[in-house]
Amino acid sequence: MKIGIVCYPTFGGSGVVATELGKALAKEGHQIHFITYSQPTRLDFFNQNLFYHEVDIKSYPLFEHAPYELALASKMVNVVKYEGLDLLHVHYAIPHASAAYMAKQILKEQGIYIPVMTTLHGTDITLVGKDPSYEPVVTFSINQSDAVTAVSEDLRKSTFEHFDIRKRIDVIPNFIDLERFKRQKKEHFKLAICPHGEKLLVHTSNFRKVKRVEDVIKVFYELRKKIPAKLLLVGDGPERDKMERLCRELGTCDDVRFLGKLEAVEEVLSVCDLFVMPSEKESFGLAALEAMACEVPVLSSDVGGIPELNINGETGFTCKVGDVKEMTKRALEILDEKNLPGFKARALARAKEFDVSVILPLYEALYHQTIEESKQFVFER
Ligand code: GMT
Repeated sequence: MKIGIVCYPTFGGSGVVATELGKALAKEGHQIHFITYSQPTRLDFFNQNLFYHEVDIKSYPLFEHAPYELALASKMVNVVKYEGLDLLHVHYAIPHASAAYMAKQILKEQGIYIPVMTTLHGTDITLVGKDPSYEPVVTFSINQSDAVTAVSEDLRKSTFEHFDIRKRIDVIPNFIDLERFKRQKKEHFKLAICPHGEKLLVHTSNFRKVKRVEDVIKVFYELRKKIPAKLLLVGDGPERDKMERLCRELGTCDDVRFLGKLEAVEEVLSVCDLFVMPSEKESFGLAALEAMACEVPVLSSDVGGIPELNINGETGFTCKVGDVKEMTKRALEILDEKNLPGFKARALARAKEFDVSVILPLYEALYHQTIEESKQFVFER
């Protein structure tokens, strides 16, 4: 199949899923065309089936904001037409689904029917999408998609709750490449950070408010009163400065390291004992899956799709949002040497259920079905 993939190319779950999906499909022999405003961060290898089309956003003094959606729709039209795509797969509804709708209408005028699949990732529904400033367009463009997927059962439910959706939504969860994400031997690194055998906690995110990084630091502060421990914070974003200030206030700076954005996050995860994800909203929790694949148990909140991944009491614990006391208690329980090996083994076993080899065929099947169904609309090409 020839598939066009539209996504946010920067660090962030939806872009990572879209890029990894494209790479995996290319390895299977499908021709994949990425359409984005810059080279996707994870599009870092060569394959003869992978193509990249940059959206050219022209500015003009009159525009306070350059009309990205129009430039994207125009690029989609050209790529579909000149590369002969079979399907457009857009990740994150805003503004990709509505840009795809526009491209589809333009192509229809030219006698080309291009089916569109929209994958909902989370904040495009639970945070930004349901805001009145976007809701009508999001509802419309989801309903106009030929196929719609959500990354968890919870996100599927929220979409029906918040929007007037008349389409079927299939759940296709996030996935992981276990060849890349696996525990590596990095003892020297562990020894450098934890020279006295301290337990090592880790959090990775884009440091947005919704991630509640302050709870990670507070849990760590409480936990450190009971056991020797260190904390690694991976990623960067709007909350970073505030979090550094919080560490200074709590006097934890010596035991907390801010590592910034890292490419090889699996190397860091390989030496960690506990992953902390106290998010206020989280449609799936790809970062937690990455940790589990590296045999790291997860202490998380119980919101959104997280409980579909992190099984309470087995692969870690799920606690109420903001309940630092309970989280600290559960962290101590996981880190207890009697319990830790079991949690690690079960985290890995659970991650294996989301291996790319398990999830990729679900996307392929839905592509086939959507392309087949759209043939009734085909005029001439
Ligand atoms: O986590 C983020 O804020 C980034 C966001 C994105 O769209 O880039 O991630 C969302 O999509 C990921 C991939 O499907 C999910 O694993 C994350 O749970 C989801 N984030 C939220 O719902 C907050």
